[in-house]
Amino acid sequence: MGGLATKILRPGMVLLKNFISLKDQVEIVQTCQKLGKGNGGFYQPGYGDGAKMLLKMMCLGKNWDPKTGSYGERRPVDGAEPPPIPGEFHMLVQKAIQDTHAYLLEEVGQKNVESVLPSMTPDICIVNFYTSTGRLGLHKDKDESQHSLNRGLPVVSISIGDSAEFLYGDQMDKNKAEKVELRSGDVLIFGGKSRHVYHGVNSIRTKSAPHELLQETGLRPGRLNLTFRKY
Ligand code: AKG
Repeated sequence: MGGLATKILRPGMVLLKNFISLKDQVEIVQTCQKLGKGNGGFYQPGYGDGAKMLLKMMCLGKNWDPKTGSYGERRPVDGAEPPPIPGEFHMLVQKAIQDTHAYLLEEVGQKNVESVLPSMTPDICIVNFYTSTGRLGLHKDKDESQHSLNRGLPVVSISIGDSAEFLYGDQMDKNKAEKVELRSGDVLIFGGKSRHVYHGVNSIRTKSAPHELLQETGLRPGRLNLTFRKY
């Protein structure tokens, strides 16, 4: 399992290991299962060239359309309006950023934490579900507003279920990318100087999810990832 730990991967990119308790992970899965079955729930999106993404997706708060790379209030595929972001999710994101600020201030001696990692109140959460063969190629998150991107407002990413081999780097080249394992309960934040980092999911480690999580939720084999952003 491993304990709580904070790792700075690069300026503005911080990994909070084991940040989310098992109880909260169970609640997040149950909330996503419920929302995922309703209007605006999980679907398999495609890119503009017609290729299907190797994951299932649902958006909360706003819609992000992978076909056009644009944000909207409804999703073009079926006109559904995304469900709102639940209050508990907002609280988790806020705590992750606050705890990171406290770490930067107290452990790193960084006086101006807002310049390293600006605060962010999300208005969209993209929920991805990867099965064991799921992947996501290296890309930058660049479809948010110029205001959000220019200010380096962070992306906050929560991992639940099976672990992922996550890649990140300055180029869109897998061979030059750094690797980090994201486990169930980890939170990754990238903002400030790292807001434009290339990142992606290389593979999913099968059977690596916590047993209790699977028992309590009946989560299918795979990985749930929630990324919060401000459009
Ligand atoms: C994205 O939503 O842009 C991601 O890169 C998701 C990354 C992940 O699943 O950890």
